[in-house]
Amino acid sequence: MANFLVFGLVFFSTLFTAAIAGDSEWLSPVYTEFYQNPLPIPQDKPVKYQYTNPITGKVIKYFEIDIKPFQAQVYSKLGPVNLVGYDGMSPGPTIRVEKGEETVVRFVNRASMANSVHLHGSNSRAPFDGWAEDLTQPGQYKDYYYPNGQRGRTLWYHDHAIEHTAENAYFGQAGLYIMHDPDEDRLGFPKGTYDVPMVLSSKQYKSNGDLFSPASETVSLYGDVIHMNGQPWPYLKVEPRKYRLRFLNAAVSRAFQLYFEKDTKTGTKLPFTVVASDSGLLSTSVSASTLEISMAERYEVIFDFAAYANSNVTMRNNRDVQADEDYNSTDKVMKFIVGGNVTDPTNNGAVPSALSTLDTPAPKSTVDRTFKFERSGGEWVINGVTFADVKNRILAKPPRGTTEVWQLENNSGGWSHPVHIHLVDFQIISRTGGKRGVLPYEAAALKDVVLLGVNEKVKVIAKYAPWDGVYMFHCHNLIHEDHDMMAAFNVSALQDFGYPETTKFLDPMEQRWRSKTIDPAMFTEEYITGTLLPMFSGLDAYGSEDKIEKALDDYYKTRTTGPVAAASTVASSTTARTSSSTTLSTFSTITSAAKTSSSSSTKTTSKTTSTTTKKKD
Ligand SMILES: *[C@@H]1O[C@H](CO)[C@@H](O)[C@H](O)[C@H]1NC(C)=O
Ligand SMILES: *[C@@H]1O[C@H](CO)[C@@H](O)[C@H](O)[C@H]1NC(C)=O
Ligand SMILES: *[C@@H]1O[C@H](CO)[C@@H](O)[C@H](O)[C@H]1NC(C)=O
Ligand SMILES: *[C@@H]1O[C@H](CO)[C@@H](O)[C@H](O)[C@H]1NC(C)=O
Ligand SMILES: CC(=O)N[C@H]1CO[C@H](CO)[C@@H](O)[C@@H]1O
Ligand SMILES: [Cu+2]
Repeated sequence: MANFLVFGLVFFSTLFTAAIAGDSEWLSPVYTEFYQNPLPIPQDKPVKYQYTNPITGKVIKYFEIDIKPFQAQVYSKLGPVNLVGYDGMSPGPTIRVEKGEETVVRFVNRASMANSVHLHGSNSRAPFDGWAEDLTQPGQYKDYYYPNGQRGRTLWYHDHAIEHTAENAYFGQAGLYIMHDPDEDRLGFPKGTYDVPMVLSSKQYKSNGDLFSPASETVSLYGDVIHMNGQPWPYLKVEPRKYRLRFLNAAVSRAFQLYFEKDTKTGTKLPFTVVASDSGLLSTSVSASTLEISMAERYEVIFDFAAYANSNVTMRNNRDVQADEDYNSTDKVMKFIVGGNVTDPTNNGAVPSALSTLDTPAPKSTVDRTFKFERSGGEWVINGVTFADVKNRILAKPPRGTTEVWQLENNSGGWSHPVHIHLVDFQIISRTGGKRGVLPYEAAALKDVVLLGVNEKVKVIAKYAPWDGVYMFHCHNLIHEDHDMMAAFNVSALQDFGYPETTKFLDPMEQRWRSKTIDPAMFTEEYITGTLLPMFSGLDAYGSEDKIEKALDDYYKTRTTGPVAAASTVASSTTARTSSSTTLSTFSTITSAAKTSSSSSTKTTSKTTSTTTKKKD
């Protein structure tokens, strides 16, 4: 009888993918090597070439990354895992840059599926932002030009290719990009080996030890094997002192609620201090004992192991996080083996409570736009629109430099959606309807992803600046994103706001910046430092972010009301859709370019066509 019940439950949970707390099952082969493998630290990517603009003195660093297949061993007694990663590793190599130094990163596709690369956390110009249809086919490369002009922060580069972002990211295309800001040095945070990248993911394996693919998933891929930096359940030897732990949740569908406990005193959650998030330093440090981190979010924590010398600390994950599925060991993450000696006692001081001044937008009480994230007709949609719905997918047109409040709403108790808005850093104003409000470390941060939990409504405020152009916003559950919970906004250009720009970057599909066929002549030092980098340097693409911001502020100071396009402050989904149809003609340029470029992909083409018939109203 008892057995029958257990069987029934398991059967039920498999069939209906209901989240059952404490689920004992494995989807993957049973993993037995807990805490037996060291935490891998992704190696730093060396700069290949560098160029200094002779007039402005501005530096551009050039990196080159190959996207290529590789193998790894996850289950020591089963076959290898076939992966595809940046430079053949996962996470990819860590790119380290100084604030104020621009970069060009050339991504070369030596794999078998098309890619697009998004540098998450960067306000890149639209053609370099990883627009989903801006594909690089196998045998092609694309040069991504990045500003690095924002505050220091932990960014990450990852795939964003239309309809198969989940596959590409899951099979390995994700890496860290750490921008150092000299302003942070005054805080004396742990450095070097005491500053540890922590890239979370959750995957599922087949009986032969290879990865189970998310390709045919349409709901979620929660995964039952928890990885840190690509290694399931690793250990890290630490010294009894402070560490800076830089968390990124790179999982496809799993949100985490992390906590730490001493192996000899389970049940007691150890304290730590949250100091940074998506846009870098928090305003004030926040003490916590649980860290909620959803997909694509970054949080940096100062963890002091001093009190745990010669003992072990395990990082755990709560069960019942949002509506995510639990499996046998999804409540475990990794182990810290704390030694008895400190080799370097520097940068181990108290964490100040005041950390930084956030560039928070001026408060506003109105809601400018409302977006409903829901499931409809077997697809994931935003205000009824999918990304494939090309005619309607521009859901907002904030005039450049305006501040808007967006209200994000769920439509179900069954799913959560981490919502990522490209280009901007936003402030979370409120969260209502669910179990929690704005978390203390969210309240002290500017973010680019916010978890819209089950039953929640979240309001975010951002200034749509400094650039104009077309950018995406979407759910960062990559299965939802691919199917097809993604839309766009067009930060509209101002005719003249007092800052002359020599080049326009409005269209993410502009032919000039598209991928090119690999040609050895374009890979020589002479070409790159003599032609390519001087060309980028001469664009003034990221010339004077501060001056642009100031010119935009001054522009609006001299106007009592906003420009015409901003006149209606409340745009319901209908208004947004109606207004977007007025830009139809300009739009078709992007559409046709997208279609041409993806003509080799029947999947994309058929989907684009099918949505025209599916279009509502
Ligand atoms: C997890 O799986 C192992 C191996 O099958 C089993 O012994 C253990 O009881 C399971 N743990 C939980 C929490 O169900
Ligand atoms: C800590 O964990 C390691 C590896 O699992 C083990 O060898 C060691 O005995 C543990 N130390 C303590 C103090 O429990
Ligand atoms: C720690 O330091 C003590 C005293 O200097 C030394 O005897 C011991 O070997 C060190 N232990 C380790 C693990 O380095
Ligand atoms: C975006 O807005 C600009 C004006 O700022 C316009 O020229 C362009 O065509 C728009 N793009 C799309 C795709 O609507
Ligand atoms: C704004 C919104 O759509 N809220 C919904 C969130 O989910 C709950 C439970 O399904 C609904 O009742 C709300 O209407
Ligand atoms: Cu979602």
